[in-house]
Amino acid sequence: MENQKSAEEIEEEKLDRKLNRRNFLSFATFAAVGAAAVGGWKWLYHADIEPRKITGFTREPLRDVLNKNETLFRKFFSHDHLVKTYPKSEAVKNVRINSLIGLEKEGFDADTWELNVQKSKDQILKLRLDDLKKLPKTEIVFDFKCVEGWDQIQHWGGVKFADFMAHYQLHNQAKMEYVGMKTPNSKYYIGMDMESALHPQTILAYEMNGRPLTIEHGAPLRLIVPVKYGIKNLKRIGTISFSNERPPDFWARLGYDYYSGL
Ligand SMILES: Nc1nc2c(c(=O)[nH]1)N[C@H]1C(S)=C(S)[C@@H](COP(=O)(O)O)O[C@H]1N2
Ligand SMILES: [Mo]
Repeated sequence: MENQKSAEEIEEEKLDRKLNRRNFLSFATFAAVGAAAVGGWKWLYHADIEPRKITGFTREPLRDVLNKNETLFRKFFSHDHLVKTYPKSEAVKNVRINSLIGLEKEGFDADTWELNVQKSKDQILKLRLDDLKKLPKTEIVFDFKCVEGWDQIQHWGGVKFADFMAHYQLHNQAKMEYVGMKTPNSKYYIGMDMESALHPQTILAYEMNGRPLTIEHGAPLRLIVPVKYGIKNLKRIGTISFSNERPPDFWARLGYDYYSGL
């Protein structure tokens, strides 16, 4: 009678076995998923690095995903979808200075600066800041985001890129796929899709907090494109060009996402 298990004990043992089996299965699944993840990681880690061309320097499978994401995001991009804006009182007074590539002092004179608009291979429109100031001024207060992980509510003023294109009758240029911009010394440069350039919140900015831009923030003229990360917001624009191919882009060449949309 002593060694006889009670019905209750038998039930308990059954349950124990069931639980052990379940634990084993979930452990096995966990291990398999883990192995797959490690395998996937190793595969990615050993995948070829793309050559440094327009984009560069990242694992090719990763770049494929970034490029496919771009195609998808561009399909759903809408000029009716606006970035959130804030009252001016919420804008920071001390605007962060992040990086200064292409803003070297040598060879740059703000007084003789001109904006070069490359209309075609052999047609350049040259503009002064006063020309742009004659166009309607647009101001925006929004949350500026840098890929390095910081953001700030900032207040910028200037001319809408779309207004600038319309005023100078750059209709054919606006039909092209991409806009390229670079600093006068060509050391920093960006490319972006035309939809983002023509977005109603994209501006060629000449003011910050209601005052002319400082040198560090891109005087005399910089790009403010709220639908993109900070990297695309080129400071000190020297040249604007148009193309159906992706223009060179400083950070895309070094491994970053070409699209860099938000
Ligand atoms: N010419 C130029 N423009 C530039 C950069 C740069 O190094 N050189 N850095 C970009 C990056 S990464 C960011 S986050 C913003 C920062 O702008 P800010 O210095 O005015 O904050 O400018 C962008 N535009
Ligand atoms: Mo940035």
